[in-house]
Amino acid sequence: MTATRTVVVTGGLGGAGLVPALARVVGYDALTVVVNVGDDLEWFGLRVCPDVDTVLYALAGMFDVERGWGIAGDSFTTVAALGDLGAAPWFGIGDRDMATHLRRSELLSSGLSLTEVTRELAAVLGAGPVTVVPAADHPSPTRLVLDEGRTVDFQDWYVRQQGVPPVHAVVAGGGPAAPGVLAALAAAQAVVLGPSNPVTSIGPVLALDGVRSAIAAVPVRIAVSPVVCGGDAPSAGVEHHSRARRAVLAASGGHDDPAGIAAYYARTCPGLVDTFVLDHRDAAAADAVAAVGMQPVLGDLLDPLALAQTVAALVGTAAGPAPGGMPVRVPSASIAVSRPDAIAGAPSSETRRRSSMPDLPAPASR
Ligand code: FO1
Repeated sequence: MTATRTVVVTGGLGGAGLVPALARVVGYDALTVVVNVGDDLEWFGLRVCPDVDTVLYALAGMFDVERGWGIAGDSFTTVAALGDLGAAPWFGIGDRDMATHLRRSELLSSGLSLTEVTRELAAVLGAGPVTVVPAADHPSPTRLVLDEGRTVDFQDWYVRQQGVPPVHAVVAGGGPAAPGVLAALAAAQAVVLGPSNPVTSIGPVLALDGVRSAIAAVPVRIAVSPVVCGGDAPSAGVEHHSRARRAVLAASGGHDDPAGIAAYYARTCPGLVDTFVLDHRDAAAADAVAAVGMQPVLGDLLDPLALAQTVAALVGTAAGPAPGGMPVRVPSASIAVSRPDAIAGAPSSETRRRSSMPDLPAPASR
């Protein structure tokens, strides 16, 4: 088995696009994925890990790319029945998805750690041999302080309140990182942040004890822009993500465009990122990226396989950035693709544009 050399730090949807494609390009056993747990919630007594599950389902070819979460073809009988019982659930757990949360909760109750439970779920779902590690074993919820003064959990704001109430501040949960996180980073040749929300997907991982210093010691440190400004207008589902990202970036003193996100990383974790991948449609932002001390690299962020090839080339060219701060366009055709038959379910660019909200009961007011 190849030693793990690349670590991807990610949230849900961004990871669902990049991770399966990157695994296909760099090799399934050469990749460890560290997944945000700041979005986790307790749902009718069950532990739900939306970002971890999104990555597992994407790797297993089960991910619902149309909806943007959960399992393709899932039904929502139980959640509807809960509504009939007067429970008014606002988080749309599908019936098969629910089995994952039941099994996770049972295994956690038996004394296993979230890392061990995730390994077990990855094996039975068929997500391996990519190693998927939750960022923390203990609950580390991201909390949002709203302008109105209340503090709420991430999913309460993002789903129940549709990301509408203005956000004053984002507070990451913090605490110890899962042991596998620091071990994977210590062995890594390269680490890739994103393409995910830098505040609510990457930030909560960076806030865990020891993670920043472990990343700083990795030879190649890449961040991928989660936003493409130069393309078509996004669909309603993607716009939901974008609106939320704009809100939490604004609350954190950042801007939701590639230069703004590079500047956000440069300000909040100086020197941590040495290379910033942005979409070729946003090439005009490359100078601004270079101005905050990162090597800008152009890629196609709406095509997961092309993006994976760009990232893989950077991982393979560990000698350092090109001289002169000039944007680099990596020739994707030069990258070998391994196991091209073994991947399914990675969100396509079309899907990322079209991911839509489910047909759920109306959000309940508390
Ligand atoms: N997002 C929604 O906007 N509405 C939902 O009802 C919803 C349910 C859900 C269930 C399981 C799961 O794994 C994810 C789910 N998501 C839902 C997505 C999730 O809220 C966010 O996309 C991520 O937490 C952000 O990374």
